[in-house]
Amino acid sequence: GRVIIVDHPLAQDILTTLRDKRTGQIEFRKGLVRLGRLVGYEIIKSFETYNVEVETPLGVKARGIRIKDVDKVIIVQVLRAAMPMVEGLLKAFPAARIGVVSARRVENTHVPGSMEFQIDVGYYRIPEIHGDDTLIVVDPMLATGSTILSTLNIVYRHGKPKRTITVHVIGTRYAIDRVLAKYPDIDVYLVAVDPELNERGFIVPGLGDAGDRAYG
Ligand code: HSX
Repeated sequence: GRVIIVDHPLAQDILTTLRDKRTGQIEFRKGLVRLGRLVGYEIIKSFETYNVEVETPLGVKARGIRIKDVDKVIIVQVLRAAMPMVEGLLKAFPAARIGVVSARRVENTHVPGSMEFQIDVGYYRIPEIHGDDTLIVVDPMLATGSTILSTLNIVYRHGKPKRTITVHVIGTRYAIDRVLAKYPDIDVYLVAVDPELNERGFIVPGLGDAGDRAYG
């Protein structure tokens, strides 16, 4: 797998707005949507293309390209923080089938300083995954990696895709290594990798709790 940092200046500008504690709910949510769109366009760069020819209204042939398997995409969102990002990703993958997983970190069993959380998965609904599908799993924060690993464990019961991509706004090196140790072929897309996890498992400097900031 590869680790791709989306370093487009516009993505980094939006990230700065998301980090800023003065950014309110509406702007925060909008920022996540816009980042989802940018990351989606970045992901498409990694899709194969093939050559085609079309005829223009001038009756002349023009060479062009098509993106292979762009309609064979499943997007799984971890509720609830991933919802705005997925709205943005759908601009790049309008034909995607959508799955949801409701997962939360069980804070009260967490030993301060521990790099693992127990994950409580409630409702989930995942479309059937086929061998030629690209699976994109979205969770804005990748802190210890516990949530994404539990999510992938459930998602893979619905079939094995051709390729798996995870999408995050901010991750930690620790979690990226943990995910890749378990699933070496996954491609991880992030807008930033932050240096620290605090005692409570929050990314530092981070942006706070993405779900709370987007939805109150
Ligand atoms: C936060 O913790 C985020 O929204 C994620 O769902 C989760 C990530 O933390 P971790 O499981 O990677 O530590 O609630």
